Amino acid sequence: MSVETRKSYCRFCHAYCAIEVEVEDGRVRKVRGDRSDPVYGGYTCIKGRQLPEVANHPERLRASLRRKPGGGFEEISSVRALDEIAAKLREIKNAHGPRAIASYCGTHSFQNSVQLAFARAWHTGLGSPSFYTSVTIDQPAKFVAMARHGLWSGGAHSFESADVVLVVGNNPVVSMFSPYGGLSTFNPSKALRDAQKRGCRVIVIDPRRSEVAKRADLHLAVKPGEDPTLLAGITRVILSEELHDADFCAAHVNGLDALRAAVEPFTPDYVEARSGIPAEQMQDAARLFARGPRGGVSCGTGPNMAPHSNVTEHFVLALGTICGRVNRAGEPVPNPGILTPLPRRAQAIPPFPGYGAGARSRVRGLGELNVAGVPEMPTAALADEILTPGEGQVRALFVMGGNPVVAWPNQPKVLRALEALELLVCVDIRLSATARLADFVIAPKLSLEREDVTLLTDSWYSAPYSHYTKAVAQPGFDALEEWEVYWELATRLGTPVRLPGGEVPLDERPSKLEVLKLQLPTPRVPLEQLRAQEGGQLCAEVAPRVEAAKPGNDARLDVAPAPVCDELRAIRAEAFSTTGAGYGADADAFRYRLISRRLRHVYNSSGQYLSAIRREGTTNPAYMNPEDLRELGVRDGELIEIESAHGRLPAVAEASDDLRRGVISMAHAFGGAPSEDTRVREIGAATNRLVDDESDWDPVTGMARQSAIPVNVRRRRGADAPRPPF
Ligand SMILES: Nc1nc2c(c(=O)[nH]1)N[C@H]1C(S)=C(S)[C@@H](COP(=O)(O)OP(=O)(O)OC[C@H]3O[C@@H](n4cnc5c(=O)[nH]c(N)nc54)[C@H](O)[C@@H]3O)O[C@H]1N2
Ligand SMILES: Nc1nc2c(c(=O)[nH]1)N[C@H]1C(S)=C(S)[C@@H](COP(=O)(O)OP(=O)(O)OC[C@H]3O[C@@H](n4cnc5c(=O)[nH]c(N)nc54)[C@H](O)[C@@H]3O)O[C@H]1N2
Ligand code: SF4
Ligand SMILES: [Mo]
Repeated sequence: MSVETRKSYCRFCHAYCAIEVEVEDGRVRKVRGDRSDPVYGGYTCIKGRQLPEVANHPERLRASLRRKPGGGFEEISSVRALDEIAAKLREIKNAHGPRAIASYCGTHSFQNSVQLAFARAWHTGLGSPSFYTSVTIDQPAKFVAMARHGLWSGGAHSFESADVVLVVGNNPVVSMFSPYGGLSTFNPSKALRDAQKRGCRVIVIDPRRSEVAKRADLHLAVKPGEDPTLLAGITRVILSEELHDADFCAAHVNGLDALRAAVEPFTPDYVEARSGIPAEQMQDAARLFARGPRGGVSCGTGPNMAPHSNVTEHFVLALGTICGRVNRAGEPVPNPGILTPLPRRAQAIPPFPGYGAGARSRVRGLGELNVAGVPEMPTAALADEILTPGEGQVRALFVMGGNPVVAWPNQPKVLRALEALELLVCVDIRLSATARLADFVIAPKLSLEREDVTLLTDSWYSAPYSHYTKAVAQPGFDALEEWEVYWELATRLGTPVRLPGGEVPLDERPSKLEVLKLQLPTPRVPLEQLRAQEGGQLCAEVAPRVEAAKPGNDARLDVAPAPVCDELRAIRAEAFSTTGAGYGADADAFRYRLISRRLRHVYNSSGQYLSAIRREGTTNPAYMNPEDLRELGVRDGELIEIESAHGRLPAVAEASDDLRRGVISMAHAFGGAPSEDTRVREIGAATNRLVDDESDWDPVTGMARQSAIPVNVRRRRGADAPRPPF
């Protein structure tokens, strides 16, 4: 028996905490935080600490599976599975063309540092634009907003230097996610405490008194989906009181007068009536934010899943811009990026084409979205791409570390689509709700069994930090990495895989380091050097400063793009209700709004089966204001039925003072198909059954309304809470 302690990083979620792993004969025994790490300082959460159970769980797939003709699965070697999959792909490609072959890369694809680039390159080599990821059902509006507004090459102010942050529908204390100018993604709770100690003020906009709102200086409990109105009101206060950075705007910004005109109708009275935020509180927030002098704005999933997300994300960028919250020439670059260095200059990158070019969806007039330079098709339309006959119909789908049955909008349609496929291949560690429908399930290596580098977070660190880990454990059976599945298929189909540094060799399977070097050809520090050290490291020699603008550069940011001004006019023309708990024009038909949220102990559908996590709760409760529950005659813990215009869902009610009346807060990606509804207390329920992807979607991104969903609630028959056993 040999026990050793190895350093690595956790990839249960995207926060990549540095850990020490006790390994016995190649198997993971225990995980704890690495207290010597310069960024994480030993932080871990309940999810990461379960990595040993993830690896050793009886339900973990220890072989790849093939569906048997009569139903059920049988074990199959990965070589045989890939031969059969390749044969089917060849047949589909020859009969219907390459577009019929699609991939959906879910959240776990982001945790393998080469998977996304490899999958995209495989699709390009195959000639198929049918490349989808979870980004387009997450926060695609961010990329639309950047394309319309442009970006500041020198980057936004870091959280560490901020005097104020505005946090819009984002709860980093739980989610470990706070992009561009928000809180820290790494040990955010401590980062928040440190920031507040040095005087940083925090403003939170959220219908729920979220974990971060509880610690904020100012919490604006906005009505769900009314962020565009509230942010327009805040912008109006800043501009009308001349609190903006006029010099920065004169030098670098287009559209200031047009923005003034566009927000003019969002008077404090109007904003109060519509968003539920008292005029004075809104004005306080605007003044506090504008005072700065340094600071940032972050926006999370809530407002991105609500209507008019492109407008909300535009304000997130525009508020920073009009207040001049950017790094100037000579300032240190707070997040230089070790693996993907970008030139940083004190100048604007003007608006750029981010959508509307490239492949078109066959449904709803949608098309590719440029996600950080990579074209992707909109996931919200993928079920229809499978179900709609005709040229380009998707017939084969790879689901790579994702769970469409519970994560995509319109669950009944998703189920029909997955069943209609000629070939469904899942790469998953277990038989998820989706993998159970697959023709083949490929057993992957787990994170600690893989070599990886912190690529996803490379430009999120506010220090020149990187962590390259070798594999610290072994699966001990026939398992592949996600990208290796594509590599194997490329060799069988003879299709090239080109990465930025050159073509991937197809004669012999390259090592992970070789693939990383092709993918990241110009790192600031050679990958071999990063690989040579165990644990995360600060690269002190990397200390770039923002360079002066290129002489003659006259690029400008646009704070009032025409589509945003048009959409603001349309928002201002919408009807809304000012009475009771109801919101919006349909307040009489639907009394409640169901909003999205994350739970600390799970990662979407990942982890729900683990023993320590199940002790935290097995369902995704429907959190509601106690007054609302009283009015409905529902007691804490009883079953309710939630109904939207689109579908019905059972749920377990839980009283919460953190919610304003008329709001239900519920996590997604729980439960299974409708046939499993009776197990709602044990496995939860999939909120996506309530989501309508056909009449309520964004015309640019295709995002369905996954938050601020109009619903009604009633007590479910036979709904009594289980009696305590005494
Ligand atoms: N209504 C509603 N819908 C939503 C959202 C919402 O808030 N409300 N949120 C949206 C968002 S932000 C997202 S990102 C998507 C999430 O959408 P998905 O990514 O499709 O869903 P997950 O549940 O994260 O799926 C992760 C899968 O990866 C598997 N997995 C875990 N570890 C590994 C591994 O090591 N290797 C491999 N290959 N697989 C592994 C898990 O078993 C699980 O099946 O859902 C979106 N849908
Ligand atoms: N523990 C844990 N961590 C996770 C995940 C998880 O499932 N569990 N999921 C991961 C994923 S895939 C992602 S994308 C990130 C997301 O990270 P975040 O965006 O921070 O996600 P949430 O924690 O759901 O925070 C969103 C907030 O938006 C609020 N909200 C809902 N609707 C509205 C609205 O209309 N307006 C406003 N202003 N607020 C609204 C909710 O109340 C909630 O507090 O988290 C990641 N991290
Ligand atoms: S926050 Fe938790 S799950 Fe995420 S990387 Fe850190 S320990 Fe792992
Ligand atoms: Mo996400």
